[in-house]
Amino acid sequence: MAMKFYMTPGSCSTGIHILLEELELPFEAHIVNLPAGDHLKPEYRAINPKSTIPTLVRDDGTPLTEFQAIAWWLARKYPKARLLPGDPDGDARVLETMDYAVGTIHGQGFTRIFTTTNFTPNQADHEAVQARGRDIVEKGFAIMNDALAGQDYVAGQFSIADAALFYVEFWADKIGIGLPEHCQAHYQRLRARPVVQRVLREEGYR
Ligand SMILES: N[C@@H](CCC(=O)N[C@@H](CS)C(=O)NCC(=O)O)C(=O)O
Repeated sequence: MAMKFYMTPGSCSTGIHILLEELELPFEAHIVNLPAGDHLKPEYRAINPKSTIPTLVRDDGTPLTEFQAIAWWLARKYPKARLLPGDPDGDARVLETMDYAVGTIHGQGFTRIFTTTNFTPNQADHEAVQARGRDIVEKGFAIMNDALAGQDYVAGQFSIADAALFYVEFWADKIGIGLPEHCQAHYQRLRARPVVQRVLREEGYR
């Protein structure tokens, strides 16, 4: 049975989509329409009760949720692709960056910008919540910028952390948040990868 990948074009699942295609794995893509509330429907909640995407239903039928867990599992399950450095220092650096991109830049920053009503029901507070989100995102990229100085990828060669960093860089690009020098170079380096270009095309972007 092929794996089933539950995704929404242009969302954080794009990072996992890139990893699946880098690994050249067969999978069925299932589009979850977030604006239409597909993620809240009983059919999807039966697969992922958290109602989040991405979800990867593995070939044994078991679902895996959370970006970092899915990325880690893919890298460990298919080690030949070397999506993790494989030494304690390199692997720790990958986890550190992936957690910061997903947990902080996305989870604390971009969510305040994209899903402001989850933070305050009061329309009058929206601008302040979004400004706080932008501050968190900009601080996050400043930190990533220092970490990327003098290197092409987060930890030597392309890893699961680069896919996580890529999707938040992509969001910054889409909503006009300027990326600092090394993040911009990293973003363009990822965009030049044939797999990334194919994934973006498949998700409806150029
Ligand atoms: N911690 C989760 C967060 C995933 C997440 O927030 N996904 C967003 C789309 S980028 C989502 O599913 N939003 C719908 C919701 O939370 O209701 C992960 O790492 O997978």
